[in-house]
Amino acid sequence: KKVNLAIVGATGMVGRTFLKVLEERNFPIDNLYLFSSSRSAGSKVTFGEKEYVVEELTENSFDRDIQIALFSAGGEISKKFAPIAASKGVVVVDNSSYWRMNKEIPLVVPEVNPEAVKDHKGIIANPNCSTIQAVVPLKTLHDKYKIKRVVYSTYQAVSGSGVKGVEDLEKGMTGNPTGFYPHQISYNCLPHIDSFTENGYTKEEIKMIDETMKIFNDYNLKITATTVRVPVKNGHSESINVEFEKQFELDELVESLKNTDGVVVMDDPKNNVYPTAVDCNDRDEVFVGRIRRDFSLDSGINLWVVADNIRKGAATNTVQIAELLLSYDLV
Ligand code: 2RA
Repeated sequence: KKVNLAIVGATGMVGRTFLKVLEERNFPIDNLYLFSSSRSAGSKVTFGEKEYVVEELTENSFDRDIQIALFSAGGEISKKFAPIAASKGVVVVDNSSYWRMNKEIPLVVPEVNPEAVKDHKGIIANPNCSTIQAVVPLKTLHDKYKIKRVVYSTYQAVSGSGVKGVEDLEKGMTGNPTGFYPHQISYNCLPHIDSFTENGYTKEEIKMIDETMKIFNDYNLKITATTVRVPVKNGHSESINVEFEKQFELDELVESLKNTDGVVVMDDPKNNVYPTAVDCNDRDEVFVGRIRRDFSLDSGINLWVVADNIRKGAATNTVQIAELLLSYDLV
């Protein structure tokens, strides 16, 4: 069954990766419609053997036969246009943060809570990249050992900020920072992603905490987070400390991660084997290493988790949600 699919934000970093992933996965598209801001409207994009002209997004853009729309154009565009698309019968998969914590809106990672898509009312939210790569391995451990507490420490690539973040790092490396980040990002680490809130946490830290609870549908989880921007071009790395209710055997825990859909275990420290952002670039899996017991806890583990934040963290997860819509016959 082929569908008519729209992409909103088609010329951005994630938008362009949507196209790459859709093509790689042979997503069954009949007609494709590409939308952007007026700034990029008119540009040409090749998909498959055809060339497409990007149209300016307007309130009438969805007055045509479209079944699915993938959005990655910022919260304000999603706030205004996702409901318009949904009102025309389009199922929207939104990569922005705007709708994620809305009770009516499913927040989905296909390897973790695929069934949640069945509750959609027209809009489905794609979680934050740093949340997605964490919950894929944690789901297996939560099911087996019941998570009590999680401590997230992230080391996030500048591609998470889009082209402006990459530019500030690359130009900063040659002594010409653009001033996009509040401090020099080259040769530096900034404990500041998104904006600070009243309680001293950044919105990025609050996203990881709130989104993890929603995805697991478990609001008893104790979670804290520190999210840091690092001078890495692409790929987020995370140190995750987990405390369990139940005891575990380390070998069995590692085996359960190896058997988890979407997870690749890279863990042989004696031979310097552990995941790094460079190794995981352009991949869709979540890579886990440095798996070791936290001896300061009755039952705890430390993990090092790495994934491509533009692919599994955004574009691929969104396309996988669209695939779920097809497999569940929801479009
Ligand atoms: C970042 N997770 O890394 C945020 C949004 N992509 O900047």
